Amino acid sequence: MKLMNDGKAGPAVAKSRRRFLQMAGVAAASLPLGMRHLAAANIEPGADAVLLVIDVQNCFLPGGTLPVSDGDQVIPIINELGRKFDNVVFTQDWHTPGHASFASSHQEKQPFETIEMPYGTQVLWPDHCVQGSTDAQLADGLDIPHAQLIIRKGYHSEVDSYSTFVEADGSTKTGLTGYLQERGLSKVYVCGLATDFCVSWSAQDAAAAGLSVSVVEDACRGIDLDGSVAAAWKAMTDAGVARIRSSDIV
Ligand code: VGL
Ligand code: ZN
Repeated sequence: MKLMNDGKAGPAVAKSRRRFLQMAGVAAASLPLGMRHLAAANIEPGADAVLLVIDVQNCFLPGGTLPVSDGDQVIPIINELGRKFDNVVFTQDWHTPGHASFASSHQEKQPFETIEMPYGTQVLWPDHCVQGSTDAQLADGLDIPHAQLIIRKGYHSEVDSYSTFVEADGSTKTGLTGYLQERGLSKVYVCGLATDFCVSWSAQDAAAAGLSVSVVEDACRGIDLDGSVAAAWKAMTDAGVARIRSSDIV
């Protein structure tokens, strides 16, 4: 096989290799990680599929209060993905002022330290995504006018909610499971910010709710505290979540 100078297969080569792999019945997920880009899965989102766009808000973009490195780079990829789905749901981190997940709400605590809460260990964050603020608004660059729902989370002042299904107490529901069920949306494609927190927790909860779940890795970016991105991918994969790329969706 001819390789281009950077060692990656050129588009035509990649395409024929993809066809070969399809004919050979090789699923992208069965390939070693470094080779997955060679085999696209050709997923066509149908009426039962929903693109779940997690927390693409000013606070998580460069210049925001809790910026995720390169967080803005997911926006064009997500816009492109959005055009391939009839059903799109946005989520919005939506904290009360003085929220319990903010370091500033606890004496002598700094952002990124942890604290024990009644529901378990909580990472403490800079003040972010306060209800009604510009910081909490969805990113201006998002261009998916046919999106149908914005689900807000983290609005109970004493409980955080990385997951867009169940709050961190493990029991309080946001209502999203019921919404998806009533609309017959059983295939969830997750993207957005941050891979290791809200994306990961949401994907795992969606899998626990019996939904088919894929995370679009190049449409996500992580915060990465002490290897938390790698740990999140392991937890998601162990929960049965598929790891795909935007090029897998046609
Ligand atoms: C998130 C930390 C705190 C996220 C939200 O969207 O991943 N992370 N609040
Ligand atoms: Zn938050």
